[in-house]
Amino acid sequence: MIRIHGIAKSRAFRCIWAAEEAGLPYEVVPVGFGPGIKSPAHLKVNPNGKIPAMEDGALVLFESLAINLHIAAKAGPPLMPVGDDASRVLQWTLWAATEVEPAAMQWAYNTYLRPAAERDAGQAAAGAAGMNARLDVLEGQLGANPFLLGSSFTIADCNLAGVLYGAWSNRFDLGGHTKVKAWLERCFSRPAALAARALRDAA
Ligand SMILES: N[C@@H](CCC(=O)N[C@@H](CS)C(=O)NCC(=O)O)C(=O)O
Repeated sequence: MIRIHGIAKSRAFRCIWAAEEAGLPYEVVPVGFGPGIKSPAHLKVNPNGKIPAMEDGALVLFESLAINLHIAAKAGPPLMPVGDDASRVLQWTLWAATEVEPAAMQWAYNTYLRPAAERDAGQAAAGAAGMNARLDVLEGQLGANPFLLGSSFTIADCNLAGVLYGAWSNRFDLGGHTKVKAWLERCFSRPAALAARALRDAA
């Protein structure tokens, strides 16, 4: 049984969504932003003192997107494709983590995460500019395809859309990226995403 340590109102949301997409049995071990996140018990599954973490039998993992690659690999195709498409999944996952998430977090901290008095409008604008540069790339990639790799939803969609969830749900201006907007709406209205969103909204 997959055990996801975290809460849906954190990056654990992505892992819950992936587990729902995979159709694998899983449970959520509720570790939130209180002192439990730095407790010895939690540090055993995530020595960074962060959420999420995952246990699957003897395997213990941290890093939300690595957890998702593991979950998808267990499910196999179409969630985790084979051959060259498996390499494309890695490309989009690493791009999400290294190119998109830093810009998304810069925008998020300075628009809705930090208390209003601590927000910096210049930083928010820089984050938005960084996001828009990446969204230009994504807009071109999507072309006529419903999903990143073509006609099927894969873990690449889950990982990249998962990284963009905070921006999307906090109304980042997607007016100049209509294909990205439609793709995000397609991803987040899937039954598995709706199940994860319901958990997040209930928290
Ligand atoms: N790169 C990590 C980031 C994990 C992370 O920063 N998680 C946040 C919650 S979304 C956290 O635990 N913050 C608490 C802290 O940094 O003390 C991942 O994707 O799992």
